[in-house]
Amino acid sequence: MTSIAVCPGSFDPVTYGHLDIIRRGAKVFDEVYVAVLNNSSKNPLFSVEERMELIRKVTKDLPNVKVDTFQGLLVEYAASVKANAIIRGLRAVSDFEYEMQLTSMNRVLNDKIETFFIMTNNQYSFLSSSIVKEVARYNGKISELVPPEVESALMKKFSNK
Ligand code: COD
Repeated sequence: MTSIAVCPGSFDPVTYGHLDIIRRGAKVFDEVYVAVLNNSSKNPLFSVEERMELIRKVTKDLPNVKVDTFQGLLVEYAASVKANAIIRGLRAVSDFEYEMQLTSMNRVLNDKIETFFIMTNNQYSFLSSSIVKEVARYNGKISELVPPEVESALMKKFSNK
C-alpha cells in the first residue's frame, strides 16, 4: 500500500522549521502533500498562491513532495487525496494542547487517518512564521530562519530592498 501523508499548515511563509518537518516526513512516507490552508477569515501576509510558490521552490529537490491548497476540513481534504496520515511538527509543550485538540477532533471526524508528530530539530524549536515576519518587518537578520527565496520575498513585502 502506498503511504500518503498530508502536511497541513498556514505556511505564511514557509520557514526552515517547516522545511525540516517536510523533509523528514518525505523520507518516511511515499508521498507527502504539503497543503496550504486557504482561510478567508485570516489576514495572511502572503497570498495562497505566493505561499505555494515559495514551498514549491524550496522543495524542488524532493520528488515525492506535492504542493496543494485546501479549504474546509483537513480530514476531508486528506481523504480526497487518499492520504492515510497527517504529519504535524511539535516544538514545545505549548504546542501540545492545541495539537492534542486538533488530533482528537480529526480522529472523531475520520478515524482512518492517523496523525504523526515529528519533534522539531532543537535548532528550530523557537521558530515560527510570526517570529520571522516580526524580525523581517524591522529589517532584522533572517537568513538563518528561512531559505533565501523566502528571505527575498519577505524583503520585497516589507520593501527593505
Ligand atoms: N519546528 C517544527 N515544526 C514546526 C515549526 C518548527 N520550528 N514551525 C511550524 N511547525 C509545524 C507546526 O507545528 C505545524 O505542524 C506545521 O509546521 C504547520 O505550521 P503552521 O503554523 O504554518 O500551520 P498551523 O498550525 O496554523 O495549521 C493549522 C491547520 C491549517 C492544520 C488547521 O487550522 C486546520 O486543519 N484547519 C482546517 C480546518 C480543520 O479541519 N480543523 C480541524 C478540525 S476542527
